[in-house]
Amino acid sequence: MAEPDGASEDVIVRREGRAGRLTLNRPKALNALTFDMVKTITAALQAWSHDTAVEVVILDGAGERAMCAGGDVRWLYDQAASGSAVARAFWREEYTLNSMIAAYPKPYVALMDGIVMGGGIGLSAHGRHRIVTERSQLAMPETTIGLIPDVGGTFLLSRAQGRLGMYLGLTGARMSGADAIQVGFADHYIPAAKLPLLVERLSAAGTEPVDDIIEDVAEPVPASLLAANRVLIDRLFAGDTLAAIHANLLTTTDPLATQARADLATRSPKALALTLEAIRRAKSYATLDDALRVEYRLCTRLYEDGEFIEGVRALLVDKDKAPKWSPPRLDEVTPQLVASYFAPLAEEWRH
Ligand code: QUE
Repeated sequence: MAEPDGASEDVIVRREGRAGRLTLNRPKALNALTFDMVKTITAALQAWSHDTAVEVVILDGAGERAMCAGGDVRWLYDQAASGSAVARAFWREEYTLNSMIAAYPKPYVALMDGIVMGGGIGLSAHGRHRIVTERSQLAMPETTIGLIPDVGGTFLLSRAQGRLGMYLGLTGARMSGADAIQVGFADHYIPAAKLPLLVERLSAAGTEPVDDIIEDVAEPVPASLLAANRVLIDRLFAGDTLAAIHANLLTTTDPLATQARADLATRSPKALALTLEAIRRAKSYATLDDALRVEYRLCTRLYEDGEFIEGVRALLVDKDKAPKWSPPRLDEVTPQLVASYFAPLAEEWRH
């Protein structure tokens, strides 16, 4: 359907020189990813993959606050009354896009400026070239809303050094750009003021390799707070159970431990137990798709059992910040319950 003149598009898709450019364009909603945006990006990437005029793809977001705050979870909440088929279709197509980005045959450059969380990580961190700035704030905060770190998050977190991925996935803690490079979610640090120069050089006609351009514009990575806390986090988040991690967190008055305890106390106990197990299992997966398949099982079940709906209600709809999790306590999340969420679905992702 043609848009009337001046109508805003949720993703601006255009070619500039040798670049295919994708700009997420819902700045008032922090560029949160809708089903339509997933479809638009997928179609553009498919077309550009065999368009010889496009030699590099550049993803960014409109506005200065966020590249992408996540999936459009408020919309997923609104769909719950009509069953889970729509939510499952959204996740299926979003994960298929994440997988396509990981295997994309041309240089794919994600400008992770401002807030990049959840679904925004999925559009960026699987790409070949991942740029952060002094404004970058990355996180996988899904346990806050009764979900697990999806869009390949369990795969990425399982490959972070030591126990950093477990810490980030369970608490949803925010990373700076430097932290994101430290844990393998990003590659290069470029001050936001230099991004227009980067885009201009990537788009310009010529044969200069994308790698060389990025390295030329990039600046030294600032110090990472996460790296400085690595030994502490490794000790605190060691342990195969949340009970063990909780016991570790009680052994110190370090502010990071105090904050982590406060964060974990508000998270869905069921989502925490599933996240711990999903990151543990993902370490042995050979491919991103293995993780996406399991994440799809967990998200589908957390949608159908009401946990995610309750989380979105409490955090983003009613904003009472008092979710009634089920079960309410960690010691009520049994190993049998956890195992049942990992079992294959009748309709698996990509089957
Ligand atoms: C945890 C999350 C999300 C979140 C808050 C959480 C998330 C997400 C949003 C969000 C933000 C702004 C919007 C919007 C959604 O918030 O994934 O529609 O305008 O997308 O605590 O995982």
